[in-house]
Amino acid sequence: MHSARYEFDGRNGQHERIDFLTNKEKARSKNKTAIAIGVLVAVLVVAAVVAFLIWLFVFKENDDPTASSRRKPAVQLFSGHMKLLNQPYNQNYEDTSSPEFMDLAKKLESQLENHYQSDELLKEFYTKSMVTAFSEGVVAYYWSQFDIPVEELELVPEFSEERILEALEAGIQQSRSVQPDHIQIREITASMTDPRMARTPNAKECFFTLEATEEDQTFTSPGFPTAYPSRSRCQWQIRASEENVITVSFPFFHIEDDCSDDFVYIYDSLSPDESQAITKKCGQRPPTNPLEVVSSGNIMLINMITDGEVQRPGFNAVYKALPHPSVQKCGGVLTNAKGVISSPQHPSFYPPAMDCKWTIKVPSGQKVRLKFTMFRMKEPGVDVRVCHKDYVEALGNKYCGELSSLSLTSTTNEIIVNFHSDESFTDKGFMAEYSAFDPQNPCPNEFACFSGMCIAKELKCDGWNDCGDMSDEIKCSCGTDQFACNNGLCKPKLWICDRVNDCGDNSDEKACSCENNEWRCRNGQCMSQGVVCDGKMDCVDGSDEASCETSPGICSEFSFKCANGECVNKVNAECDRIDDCADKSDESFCDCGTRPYKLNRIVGGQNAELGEWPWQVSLHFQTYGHSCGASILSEKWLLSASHCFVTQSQENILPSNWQSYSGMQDQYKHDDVQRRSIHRIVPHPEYNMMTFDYDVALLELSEPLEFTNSIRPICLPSSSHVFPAGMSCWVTGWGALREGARAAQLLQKVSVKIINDTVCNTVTEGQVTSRMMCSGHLSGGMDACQGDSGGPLSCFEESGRWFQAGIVSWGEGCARRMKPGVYSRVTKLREWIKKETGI
Ligand code: 4AZ
Repeated sequence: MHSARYEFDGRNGQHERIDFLTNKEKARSKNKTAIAIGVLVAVLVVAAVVAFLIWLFVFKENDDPTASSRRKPAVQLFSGHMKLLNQPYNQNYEDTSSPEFMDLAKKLESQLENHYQSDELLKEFYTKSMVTAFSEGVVAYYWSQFDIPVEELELVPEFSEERILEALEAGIQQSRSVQPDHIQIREITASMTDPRMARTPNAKECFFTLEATEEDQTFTSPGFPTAYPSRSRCQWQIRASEENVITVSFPFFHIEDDCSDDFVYIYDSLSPDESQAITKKCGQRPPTNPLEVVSSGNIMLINMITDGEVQRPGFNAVYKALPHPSVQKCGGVLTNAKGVISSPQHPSFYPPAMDCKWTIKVPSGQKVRLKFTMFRMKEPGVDVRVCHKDYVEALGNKYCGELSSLSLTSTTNEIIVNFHSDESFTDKGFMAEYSAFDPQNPCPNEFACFSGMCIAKELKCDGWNDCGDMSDEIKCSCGTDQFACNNGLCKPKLWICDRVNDCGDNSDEKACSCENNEWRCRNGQCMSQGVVCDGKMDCVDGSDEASCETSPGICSEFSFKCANGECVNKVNAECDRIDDCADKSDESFCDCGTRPYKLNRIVGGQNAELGEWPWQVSLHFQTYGHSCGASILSEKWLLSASHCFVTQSQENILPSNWQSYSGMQDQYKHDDVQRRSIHRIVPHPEYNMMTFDYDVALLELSEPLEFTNSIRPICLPSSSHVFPAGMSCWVTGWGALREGARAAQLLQKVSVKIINDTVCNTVTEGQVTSRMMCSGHLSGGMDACQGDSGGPLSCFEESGRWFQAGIVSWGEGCARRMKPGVYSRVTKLREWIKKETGI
């Protein structure tokens, strides 16, 4: 408003001047020309001034987000604790409404105010201090608030923790000498705190003081289990008697996914002091991976902040006191030939401020192997190369962060493992198995990797990096069926010229049918390099334009077709969270392929966790129990394999003989599992019982599924989607654990690699059609098996979604060397699925 009025004033001024000059003109007609020039110059000058003012007050203001009209005053909040010296502890201090609490709190608050007087800046912007709790010791917890008005915002960076502490310490020193009747303060801390965390004790709303005992007690977030309100500021102060620590577990935890909106912050203190934070959490956790934290002493603070638009159910929590020594005891001397060590309280979060030392000693002449089966010690702002906060130390190295594999081998018959956690931020910690071994024969009947790991002998020199450190792939004398890469590695000859750089130095792809400077189309045609992404379709199959940023107007079998007929020549454009089609059809129907639960990433182990593969379905036939797998495409449709239904027996094609179970992990546990009968079985009309070609079937459910955290659909790839050879995907199911064995009780997962079509065709002796693809390991060992049929081959795309690349179909035996699993190729069956289901 203000700037618009200024604009008018300027124009008025302009008119006044012109009138004024016109009067002059009448009086001095001789100087007409000079006056005319003068007028022109004046008009130009005034116009320039007006334009500048308009720019300054209208446009510049809008450009600048820090323009004063848009800025808000800043609140700087610091919280911490202090020790009170000449103050005996009184139990009534724990009751924030007691006269004792209020009296002491008031005294301290006024002392804090005085201390800030020594600093001109702090003094000017100081608003208030609040003592929020006391604990034995005597320790007082407080926060101090400074409000900085908009005009002084540039001063905000001067409000640092150091400045606050300096002022407080100077004030404390001074008052010690001048006012000896003051409460004597020692060891004061101050850390910058989110102002939303500040609570006034005795606030009526959402402020709780809890007493932990040996018995389990519970509390919940407000509105649980329906939904927590937006803009909640909740605080739970928990205490236990001396010599105890507090554990809190959250059997149910579902807060919004974005931690910047809604979160739960847990402290090893009674003030929201970041330097004593145990953890900050949001999102949703499955019952198999609950959040469980432990304090280092007899106090804990839990804060919940909700500011997001979306409201979730919240949490329920169980808390209790544990005797101090039971937690603090960790480490020791271990002399067994094998055993397990873990961080304190594992799988709960380990407590802050702890040190443990394990000495693992085996008979002389032997050595120790230590294999971590789980390792998670993540902290914000920690450089994992230095691990300056929490760590595990062994053999002179420190480890922290999240590790997917870690194996250590001692140099003598003894290994020392140190665990350290500092005052802030804890995590799930680690678990490790140790075993003694004979250095002369470290891996009986197996191959010993440099890392100390043992792997099956057959995996040595098979072209795959099984050890993880390549030690199984060096010093190989290549067999007759192997190709010697220039860098000394051996790879199966089948991999030569398969368009995958298997050697790592590309030597397996060099001497192929095209010249060095030529481009090989996917159909094998050779073209000059210039044809790639030149906007023209040069290869007959269009593959030269298939992976370009833009190739407008080109439509090939590799293009993604938008609903409006437009073609997008970008690899895997669908559901990648980027609008590629003008009609956005590439991003519609994309509520798929995500798993809501925050999962534990446990190293090794093939048992799937609940909610890890929420699209996996178990199909039970008559009274035989689990017989085939399937995947969820929508509330009403499942995808499976035709060969489960189209057999010699007419029984299999009858929908009433089948039941589907979604949300299942354990075949014997049916909590939260949704059972649905099958309304209709739609096998592919071209399914061939002899060749297994078109091995796909759709199942329409009698009743729709209700999507939950453990029941959700997988994304279907478009027919142009590329799953490149070498990509690691997962096959899941309750199939046999070995050839000829019984079905598994717990859902299993196996990581398999997409195998190049030429190789696939060779190893299956030409039995694969274009509706099939191979995936597995040519070295054997990991594969789908009987009972996995119909289940999904799930591949994770960079866009953050899981896509179904294949349907478990057939294979020669299970996990045999050079006999990978064969899957129905979903991209080739995509149009038929769309036609039958509309999905
Ligand atoms: C089966 O019989 C079966 N190794 C499924 C997959 C494989 C083999 C057999 C792949 O259902």
